[in-house]
Amino acid sequence: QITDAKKRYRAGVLKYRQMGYWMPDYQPKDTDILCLFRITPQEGVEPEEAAAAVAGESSTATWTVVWTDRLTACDSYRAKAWRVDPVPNNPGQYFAWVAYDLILFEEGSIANMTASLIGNVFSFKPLKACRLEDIRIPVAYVKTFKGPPTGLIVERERLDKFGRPLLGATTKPKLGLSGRNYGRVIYEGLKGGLDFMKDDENINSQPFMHWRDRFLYVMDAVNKAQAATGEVKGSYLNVTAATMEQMYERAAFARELGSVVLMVDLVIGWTAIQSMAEWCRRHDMVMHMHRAGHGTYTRQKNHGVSFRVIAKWLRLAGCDHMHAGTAVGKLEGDPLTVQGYYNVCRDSYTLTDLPRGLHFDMDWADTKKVMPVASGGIHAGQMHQLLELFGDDVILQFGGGTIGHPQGIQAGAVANRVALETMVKARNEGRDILQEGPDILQRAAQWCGPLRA
Ligand code: CAP
Ligand code: MG
Repeated sequence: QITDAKKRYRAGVLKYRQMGYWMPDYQPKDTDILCLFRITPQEGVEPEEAAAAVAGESSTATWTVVWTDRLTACDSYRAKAWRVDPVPNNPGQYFAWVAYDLILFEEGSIANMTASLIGNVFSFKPLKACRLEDIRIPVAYVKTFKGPPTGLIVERERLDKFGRPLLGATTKPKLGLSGRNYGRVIYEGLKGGLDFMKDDENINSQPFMHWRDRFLYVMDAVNKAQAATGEVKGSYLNVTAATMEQMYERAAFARELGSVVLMVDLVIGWTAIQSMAEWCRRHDMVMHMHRAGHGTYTRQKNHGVSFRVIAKWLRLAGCDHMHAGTAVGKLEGDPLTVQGYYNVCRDSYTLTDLPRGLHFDMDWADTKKVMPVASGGIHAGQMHQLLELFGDDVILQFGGGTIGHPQGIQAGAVANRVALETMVKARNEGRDILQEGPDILQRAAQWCGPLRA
């Protein structure tokens, strides 16, 4: 049957355009979900037809007309591809614009929205490749999500820390430390001047350190560091586990020990993310999202889903911190594109900004703001660049850049805190930190041994 459908498709018998999914005159409604796909049609498939096929397969259609179509109000249920433009400098690729009526989606469910929008189309035969570049979620639908449990404003109030980026570090090595040694790293980092420490994405409950040990030693270290410094501190306890029951159990224990923050990995999936966000909302905890796994579908420029779309879904699903890239450091990322992700985290109204990859205006209504996290191979020597790129509302996380310090972990934390406060001061005095940054750091280093090292 499939072979038959393919033959009919190639022979031009079956056309999504004729099924009503291509509507060049369509005027999108304020309440529609709008998607921008980058499509690469197969040879011989016209771009309008490929766009119609995307609209069809991501809404109501299958490969043939079915009798039961007539039993629905199919005009409003059909998604509409209304525009196709060649992608400049990328022969064979087209931007396809598709509108979806709100009736197609369940309130407050990312799982439901994604099952339609990215459900089948990415392996669809009329296309060689397909990428969801951007999405406009209408305010009517935005309001059906609860968003971040805490939000960056309340988080700053709880921490009592304002006017500068927050500092963090991921405990390294990623795997293998015992609970007791793990706790020492946490204490040294926090005592040295970091605001947060963090579990790595792949630390759960392995034989070398079971989760309860990790939580006990980490919270002991957090409490001691708070007492020693007089500052509110935290360490993101990764509760990622095999089942929801285990995640709830770990989250409850973290709370019982007085942790202010929990962490989950993106790989747990949308439903689990929304459930954990609800848990954090109920218990006044900050939810840290590590985007582990995203590169498998966000990195290729012609196929997959852009991280800006994932970031929009994550803000609605409800996370307070979101790894959003650095543009400098060990992981791939273009500065303008990464700034676009930061806008998605922090703007009340995301404006169209093509250089930053934002193709739509989007009204976030009163959805709380997410604290973006810059992490991955960064260090104190890049402080001026990081501050210039991202401003104050960001967590700068130096894992190797703290724990790899030649004089030890605490010295690494001191170097980062001194570099940060020096650079913020210079910026507030109106100096051009991008130009003068290295010089400013050199001068501060004269008075700070750890920074000099
Ligand atoms: C950073 C990190 C994070 C990455 C993830 C790591 O360590 O813990 O997982 O930042 O990337 O294991 O690489 P370092 P992103 O600070 O030692 O590099 O934040 O882009 O999602
Ligand atoms: Mg990591």
